[in-house]
Amino acid sequence: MEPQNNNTLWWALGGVAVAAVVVYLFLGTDIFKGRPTGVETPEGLVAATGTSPISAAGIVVTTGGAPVVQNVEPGTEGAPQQSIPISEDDIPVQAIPLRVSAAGFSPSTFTVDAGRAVTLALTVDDDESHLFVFEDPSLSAVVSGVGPGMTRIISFNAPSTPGSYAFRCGVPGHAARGETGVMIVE
Ligand SMILES: [Cu+2]
Repeated sequence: MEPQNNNTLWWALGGVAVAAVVVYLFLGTDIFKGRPTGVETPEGLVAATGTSPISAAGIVVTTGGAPVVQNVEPGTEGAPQQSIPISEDDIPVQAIPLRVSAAGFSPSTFTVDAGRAVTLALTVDDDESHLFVFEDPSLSAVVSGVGPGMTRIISFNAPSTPGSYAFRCGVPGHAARGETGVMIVE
């Protein structure tokens, strides 16, 4: 190759590299992952429509801005709210994807940071309905009910006490056939 052609090649490569950096800086990484992060509201980031917001401090709050209460009846005011059914394409990047079917949860174990907001994306892989619940009474309000082929999001606050927190499917008979798992809080 002529030296002059070499120079042209390097300039072209350099141009492509600069363009890639500009796209990365101005559009962020999400464009590469092709997934949303949610919607900013005055109270914080809502991972998917209907889900409780995550404040700037990284805590899941109510639409009134108070920290969610996690040992109450699911769905009540103050409890973490689950999203409307969403497409799997709309699972936000920060969510932990969890699939459930008669075969169990996949993955059946996931790890989170103590006291920090957690966003779960629960997808049903079969033609049944499933109900994500924790065993620990301190997390009784963290419940996500998902129908056949459906995906829902729920944001909640990980316990501040590290340890293993068991979860299961709350539909009668489902835990007994293996729909169980453990959230590890570090
Ligand atoms: Cu189930």
